[in-house]
Amino acid sequence: MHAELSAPESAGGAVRLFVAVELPEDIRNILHSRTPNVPGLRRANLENLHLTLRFLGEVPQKDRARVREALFQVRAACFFLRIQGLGLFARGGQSVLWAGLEPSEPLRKLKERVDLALARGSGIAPEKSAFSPHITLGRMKTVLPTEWRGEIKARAGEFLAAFSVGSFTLFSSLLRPGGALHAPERRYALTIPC
Ligand code: 3AM
Repeated sequence: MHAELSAPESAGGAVRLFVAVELPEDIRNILHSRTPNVPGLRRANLENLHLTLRFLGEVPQKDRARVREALFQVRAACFFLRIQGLGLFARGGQSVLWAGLEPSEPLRKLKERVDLALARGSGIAPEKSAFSPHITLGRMKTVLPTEWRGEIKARAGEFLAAFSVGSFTLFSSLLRPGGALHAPERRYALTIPC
């Protein structure tokens, strides 16, 4: 499956790109419906729920095709992934609520191969920061109120689900006042059978 998909253009001769694993609709529904209604949490849109492998940022239009082509070099087997738990990143006074993933060697390898293909094919250096796989459920412009910390811990057990990963996707992303619009630009099949 190497589907050519529609891709929104962004202003300024650059496009914001990232690489992610898409989630099946039933999994997105489970995650969205179980996301706690924390006051001040801007929940991710149901259709935007994904697992980021690599954020590329603003890529000049002239390099866009090179990025697309580079990702064809990724060879990996499909695999099963388990969602496990609920947690928080707190950065600079802001918070990200996420669903976690059981440690997965195939996922780690896929991320490594995506980075390698991007480095070889488009000269984009691999990330220096460690890969912390997560599915963002929502964001807050403040730290999580203390009274919600126990609730998050207590609800973690509701975040258990498994799905098979048979492809990954290059997304373009438009930042809009109402929230980012992520559009799948190209899908890449994991061609080695599970
Ligand atoms: O939703 P998650 O966390 O999986 O956090 C952003 C999101 O990942 C991340 O890219 C994904 C698609 O928007 N992202 C956005 N800006 C970023 C930045 N400057 C970033 N990751 C690293 N650096």
